[in-house]
Amino acid sequence: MTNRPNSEALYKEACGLMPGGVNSPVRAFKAVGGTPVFFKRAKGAYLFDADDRSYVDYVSSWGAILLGHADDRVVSAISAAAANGTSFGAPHEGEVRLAKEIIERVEPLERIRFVNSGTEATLAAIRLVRAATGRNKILKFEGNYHGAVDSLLAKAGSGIATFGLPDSAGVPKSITHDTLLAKYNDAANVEEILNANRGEVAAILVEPVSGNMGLVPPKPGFLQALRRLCDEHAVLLVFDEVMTGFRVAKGGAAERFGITPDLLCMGKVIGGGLPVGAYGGRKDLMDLVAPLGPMYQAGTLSGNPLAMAAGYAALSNLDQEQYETLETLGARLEAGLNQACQGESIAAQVQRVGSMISVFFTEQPVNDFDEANTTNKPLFGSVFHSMLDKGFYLPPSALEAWFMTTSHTEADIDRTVEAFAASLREVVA
Ligand code: KE4
Repeated sequence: MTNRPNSEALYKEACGLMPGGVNSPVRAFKAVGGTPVFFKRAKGAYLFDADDRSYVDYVSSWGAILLGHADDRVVSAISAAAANGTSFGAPHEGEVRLAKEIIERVEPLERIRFVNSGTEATLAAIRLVRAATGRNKILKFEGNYHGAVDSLLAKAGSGIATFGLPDSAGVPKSITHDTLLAKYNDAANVEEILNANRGEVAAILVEPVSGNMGLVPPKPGFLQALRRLCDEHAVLLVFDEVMTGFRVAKGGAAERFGITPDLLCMGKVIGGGLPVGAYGGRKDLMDLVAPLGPMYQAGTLSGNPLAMAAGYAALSNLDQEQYETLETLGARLEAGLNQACQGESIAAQVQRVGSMISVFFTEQPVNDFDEANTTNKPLFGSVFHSMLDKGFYLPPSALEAWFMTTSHTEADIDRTVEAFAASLREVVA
């Protein structure tokens, strides 16, 4: 492993100041080992670390960066907004402009509320579905992550009738009691759980494309089955598009798969790299949100002028041509990674939707969390570090999605594939 003295020193100092030296656990490299790299600059598809090494970036701030880092249009929009004040705590035109841009893109959206993170968006969405239905239970999927929300930090108990168990210290059983866990891509299991909890489920919350157990696409018909089951059981359907929104299509997964959810949770891309989340959907549901209705949700920095300006600068520069570019780059990387694994006779599943991709070192396609966990995590860790030393920054976990931006080039993709093949040769030698 290449040493990075400045990252090492910064990490040592950070560990004396912040838990694990990081402000979000996945950044700490626990899943791959070694010392996290500290970055100081990014531009386009590239990151530059504290030791002045450069990397082709496949984390892209976990999907928040879509146009490429430090896009001139986004940076100037932020600078202009900052010159007029960083926060008013009052309504301003930037909120109207971004809300309009988003609602025009996403057909199921009639109303939207901005918050400051994906976690806040899903937290508000589950409060809203409970307010709307008078029911308490939420059905989610094993392997789906919806932010650090107490009731959603739940793991499956045994059997279909039992309820979620806390998946984090500090979360009381009473809080996850109303969280039901189903198997992703298994509509029969969902139906079974709905029947076992008839009349008690407020909503199904789903990542329409799973990015938090590695990239697991919905099987053909799965999302359609969720829509049908929700209609049959008078249950609301909530798409968590914090990752997929505005990335897998101009109108997100709802557009790509032709499904109309009742509510959507958004984040990442809509902030252009600044802290923004949002939830929205049917007007009759959103009219329940204060100050219009009885469901309370608030935030000092919600609709922040800089974040609104950054989000608008990002989204308004993402047209159909850009989405075609993302599709072409994704397909090129998928083909190259497959070729590299086959060339080195390594059993692997390369799974992709648009510009989100994962490599699972396992024999069979991965359709759910149990299957995702059959991937050879130690092998991924070795490949991760070999790629890092070659100047390619993959997500530091086998169970995360890789993200491309419109700034990635075919040459970047080809170099990545070449390095990946070399890394496979090295680590299996
Ligand atoms: P944030 O609160 O981190 O903005 O969003 C939470 C969230 C909600 N829903 C989905 C589908 C998400 O993917 C996320 C956050 N994604 C992770 C990546 N696995 C963020 C990385 C991190 O936790 O540092």
